[in-house]
Amino acid sequence: MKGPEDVLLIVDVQNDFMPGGALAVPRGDEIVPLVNRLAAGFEHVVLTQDWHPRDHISFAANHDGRQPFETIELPYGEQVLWPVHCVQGQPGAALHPRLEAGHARLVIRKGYRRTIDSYSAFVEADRHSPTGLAGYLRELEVKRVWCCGLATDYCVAWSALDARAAGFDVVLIEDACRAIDLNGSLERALQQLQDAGVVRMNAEQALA
Ligand code: VGL
Ligand code: ZN
Repeated sequence: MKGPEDVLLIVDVQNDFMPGGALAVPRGDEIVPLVNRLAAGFEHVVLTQDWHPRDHISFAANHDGRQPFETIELPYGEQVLWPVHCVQGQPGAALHPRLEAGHARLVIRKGYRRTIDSYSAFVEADRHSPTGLAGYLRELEVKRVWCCGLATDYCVAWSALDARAAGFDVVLIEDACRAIDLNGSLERALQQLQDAGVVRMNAEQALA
C-alpha cells in the first residue's frame, strides 16, 4: 500500500472520453479495471474532471465555421477545437460508472472558465492560473505523483509535466492511460515527459 508521500492522480475517467462518448479516446474504457486496482493500492487518491461551461472556448461549435480538431490562436496560444464534451453537470461529465475510487479525497475540476481551457490538473492553459492542486499536495507533504487516466497525450501529459515543474517526483503509469493521438501528439508528449524526467512504468511495477 502506498502511503502518505504518494498520491495517485486519476485524470478525466469520464463518460465523454469513453467509446461512444462525445470525445471518445480509443479503448479508453479498457483502463478502468486497472485504474481500480491502482486505486486500491493507494491511501491517497485525487481525481480530476474536465468540467466545461456549455459556451466554452475549446468547443468548435462555439466558433462559426470551425470543425472539431482544427486549431485556432487564442491570447494564450494555440488551442485545439474539440467536440462539445464534459459539460458541467451533464451525464457525459460524470465519472465512469465502474470507476472504484470512493476513497478519493479531492476532485479537481478544470476548464470551468469560459475563456481558458485546462488540460493540466495544476495550471490552466494560460499557463498562469493555478488550480490549487500543487499547494494542496505540498501542504500534505506529498513527494510523488503517480499519473493515470485519459488522455495520455493531453490531460495526463500536461498534468505530469506540471507536477514535475511544481517539484514532485512523477510516474506515468502507461498501461493505465490511453491516448487521443492527434497529428503525432502522443509521440511529442512522450518525448516531453522523458525530457522532464517523468518515469514511465506499468501498473504491475507501480503496485510492486
Ligand atoms: C482532454 C481534450 C479536451 C483530456 C480534455 O482529458 O485529455 N482532451 N479536453
Ligand atoms: Zn476538455
